[in-house]
Amino acid sequence: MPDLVRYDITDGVAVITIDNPPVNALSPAVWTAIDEAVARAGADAAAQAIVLIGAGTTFIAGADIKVFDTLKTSADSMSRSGGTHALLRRLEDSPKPLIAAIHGNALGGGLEVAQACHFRVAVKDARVGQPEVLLGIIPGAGGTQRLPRLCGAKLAIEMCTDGKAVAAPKALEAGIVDAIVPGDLLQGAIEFAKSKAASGQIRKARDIALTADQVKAGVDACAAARQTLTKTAKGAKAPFAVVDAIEAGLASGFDRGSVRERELFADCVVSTESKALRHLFFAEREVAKVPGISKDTPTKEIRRAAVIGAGTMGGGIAMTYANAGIPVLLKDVDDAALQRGLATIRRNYEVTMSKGKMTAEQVEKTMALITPTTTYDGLDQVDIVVEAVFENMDLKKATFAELGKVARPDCVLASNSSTLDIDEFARASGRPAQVIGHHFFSPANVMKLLEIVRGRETSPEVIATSLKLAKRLGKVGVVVGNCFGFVANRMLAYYMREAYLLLEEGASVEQIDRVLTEFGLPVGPYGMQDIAGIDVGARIRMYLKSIGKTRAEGPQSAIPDRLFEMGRYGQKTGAGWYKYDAPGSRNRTPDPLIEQLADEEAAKRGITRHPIADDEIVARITTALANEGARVLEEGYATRAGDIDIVYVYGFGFPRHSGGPMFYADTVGLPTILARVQEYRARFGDYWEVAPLLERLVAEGRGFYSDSASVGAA
Ligand code: T1G
Repeated sequence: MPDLVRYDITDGVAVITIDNPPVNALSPAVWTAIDEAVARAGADAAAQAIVLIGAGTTFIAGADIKVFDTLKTSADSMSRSGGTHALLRRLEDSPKPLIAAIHGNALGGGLEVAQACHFRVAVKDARVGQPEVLLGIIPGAGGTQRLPRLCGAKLAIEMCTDGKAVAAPKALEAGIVDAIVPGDLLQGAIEFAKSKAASGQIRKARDIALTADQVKAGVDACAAARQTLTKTAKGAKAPFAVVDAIEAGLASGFDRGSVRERELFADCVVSTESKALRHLFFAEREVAKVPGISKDTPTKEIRRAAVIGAGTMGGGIAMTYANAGIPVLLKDVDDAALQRGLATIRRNYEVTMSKGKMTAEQVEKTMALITPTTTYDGLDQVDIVVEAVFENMDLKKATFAELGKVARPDCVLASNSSTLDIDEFARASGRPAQVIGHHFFSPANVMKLLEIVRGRETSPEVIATSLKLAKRLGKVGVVVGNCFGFVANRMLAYYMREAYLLLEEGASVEQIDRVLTEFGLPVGPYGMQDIAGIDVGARIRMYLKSIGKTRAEGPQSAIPDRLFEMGRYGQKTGAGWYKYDAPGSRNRTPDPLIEQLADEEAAKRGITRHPIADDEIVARITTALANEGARVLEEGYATRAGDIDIVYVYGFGFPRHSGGPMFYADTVGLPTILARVQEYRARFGDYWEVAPLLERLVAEGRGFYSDSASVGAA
């Protein structure tokens, strides 16, 4: 077992190197080893000062997140954190100058260890942060007490509530870091340490006294932060807890503030919110591990790209490539269509510029990477083509047949289809190994998810290339199987079926959207359809009808097709499920016409519309998602339940603090989910069919993730 912490004397300085790859996470053994090494240095006559440094690419990226699952109760956490706080005091009480030498990341517990050191030096591209709220917890090792004393309450609150890392130069300016080391970090840190030893300087963050004005300003900043969080926290609790901990320290001093921090941390770490966010942290890393694809699978370098179709999706995809610095050809059938597409792209960049996120020069530079064309010339020079034409099988097959002729043999041929059979495109292209689905989510230049659909003959190289490319495009790539609607839209069909039926049974469009946005979704099903376009869904339904299929078993509401026939496509036509001030406007008002349509369709199905409880809406929708998710899993179209959660969190904004539809189902408890499916089957019809996997897991007393039937269960 390699040493987790190494101890050396260099030039009269004790150098303590933390070596716990890949990110030097603070497992209990690492904590103990640091404690022992600093104590050893304190007693070592050969050491006049101490430097703490990380091996590999980074300082310490925080506590080992996996350890938190061992904390079953707040009491467990309180007893554990007492030891941690005492350990950090011992570091701070080192009789010799203790310097943290930071490269890569000093995050969470890593930055808290550094704050307990007397001084911090860093290389200029290092980053420091307290990202704990992103895991549904708060800094639990003194960060809510020491950081405000080092950089002031305002920045400390900002760092601890948004969880974003700060670059070293800004940290220097703010007083978190004491020096930027220009050359070799270790050498620079040793020199710095010796200078502190020579001057006998020791500085304990916990002893930094705050003036009455600083305390007042800090308490005011806490009040202001709470106000902001009521709008931005979207139901998350940890950001509020971190403000409480900081305020406690400001108002009652370091020691009592530390106790308050430990109490708040203890409540957070056992919360479902934190379990959900920790689950997503690891799930997001697991998605990259795809059966049959290893780190050694060769990948193709993507230097140039092409997008076929300059519509809403095609334009967004071209922007995504240009934003990543990849030159992209944008093809459409004629110049008019191209100019419309380019105008939308330019408008989008101008909005970004107006928010101060891009300069005019950057806009021009990025736009210059997008080359419009109406021919296939030049497509033999690109490494990937993304087809984003209308969601019509014949049109897509014709496009792939053409690509099979003009593109280079090693070119990746990707389709942005959101539902259609990738293997049909592959056959049409004549080179199935190169064909893959790259399903972007609208707006493609914003949404982080890339659903990567492997066809029957897609090569491992093309899949590995797609995963690597997804990261480069700033996307989270999830590899799924090629069934109708893949994972995202296949499950969405059940979500929408229930949304339509709940409307016909008596709920209103506004109620359903309100309940689901209160649940944490960014927009409800009806608002989402009005943004995406009712016509898009209608055309897919028409295609399905032509091949004798429906998207989800059970009664199909006629209302969306009636809206389509009326030309009500949503925001773009000024009316859809809601009325809008004008075509393209986002200002919506309820439209009594929808209630009238619901009354008519309900009457046709012999239903008496009645009030529907908010809970019923959440239960029906989330149960439909979980049940269909179980089917997707057992049929092998998703590798893990976690992949489904990542698809929904990044594709549809499913609330992170719920962990995604599968994790949420575990939180509710699979026995309850099963009972609901059985109840709905009895109430509504046989189209509610229990997924065999769901039945089996309940019978075995397991969840989708846990060996116990519900995440909440101890
Ligand atoms: N604990 C356990 N495993 C971790 C980890 C951690 N803190 N950080 C990373 N890993 C694993 C990760 O799962 C992956 O594993 C591998 O390391 C590489 O990570 C007391 C309570 C540092 C920016 O929130 O943000 O401290 O998949 O793929 O893209 O108050 O990792 O290879 O098996 O992400 O280069 C606070 C979490 C903890 C930072 C590097 N710290 N980490 O990104 O690599 S709570 C964090 C990151 C805490 C204290 C509190 C990123 C990174 P595998 P990776 P990367």
